[in-house]
Amino acid sequence: MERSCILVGVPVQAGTGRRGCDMGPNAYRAAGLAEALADLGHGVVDRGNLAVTPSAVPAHPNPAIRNLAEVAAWTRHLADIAHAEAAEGVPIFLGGDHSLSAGTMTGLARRAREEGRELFVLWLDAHPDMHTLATTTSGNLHGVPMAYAAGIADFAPHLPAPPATLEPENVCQIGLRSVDPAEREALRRSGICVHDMRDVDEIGIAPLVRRFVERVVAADGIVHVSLDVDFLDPAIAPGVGTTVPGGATFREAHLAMEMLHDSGRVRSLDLVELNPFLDERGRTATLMVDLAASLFGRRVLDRPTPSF
Ligand code: EXY
Ligand code: MN
Ligand code: MN
Ligand code: MN
Repeated sequence: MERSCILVGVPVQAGTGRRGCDMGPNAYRAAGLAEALADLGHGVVDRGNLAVTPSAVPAHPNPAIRNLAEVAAWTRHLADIAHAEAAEGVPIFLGGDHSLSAGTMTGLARRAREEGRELFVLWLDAHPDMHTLATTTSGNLHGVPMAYAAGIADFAPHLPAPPATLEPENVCQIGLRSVDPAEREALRRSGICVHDMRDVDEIGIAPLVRRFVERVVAADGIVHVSLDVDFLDPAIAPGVGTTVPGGATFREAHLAMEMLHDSGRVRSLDLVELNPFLDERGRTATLMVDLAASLFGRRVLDRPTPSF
């Protein structure tokens, strides 16, 4: 029985310094995400939008940190939701800013551990999001989810203790072009496989994705894809608050999605950082929906056969 796609709206913007990401989940719905997946033969269940009630958490001495209690509440809740939804479905988390991935990735890691499977993460982003609460200078907690989920630092007692963490060796980041000094050092120590846009230019997206998929297959692993809008070049994806010039092209992004689909290993997806307030007539939301459709089997020449 093929797994259904489970849409989970995560209207969080507490991890960014600007408003707008909270409108992301409904923008994906307006852009036809559910219909695009159903047209490919997948079952689709929409859980609606989640909500949390922040409770007080111990303050961190870094005065820059913003909205810690709300991000802590989302992290705790999303770890439970991701763990539950991944039991029988393919959860697709509709952000909302990238801080949501602290919860989704740790909940998915717990589920994978319980099933005896190795979880791999393909992180498509201009940024590594590898800050700790001590190193962030902006205080925007969408810059920390990978450091949290990979367990490279202790975030307790300010964020909840993760139920499980990723193996850094099982994480591959592609698209980097804005890395802070503290993140560069953290990445070097972590063992995470990182590819900046120069690697994409020189080696090409296909060999990079193929190498990642080969590692997943060798370990009989499963894949979580975390797709940040700012992975894409701002010229084709303006609807995001952290644009960085020199991003992935339309075809580089689609090819990565198509190759991941063909692997048959993808079990979950984050779509993050869409800010409809900054978009242009929904074209960024539409592009992200089209990329999700490529990830779930859309082909121009042959009908996809669901492979998970
Ligand atoms: N590294 C910068 C910071 O920590 O503020 C920029 C972070 C942008 C994070 C977006 C989600 O990718
Ligand atoms: Mn990000
Ligand atoms: Mn980013
Ligand atoms: Mn398929």
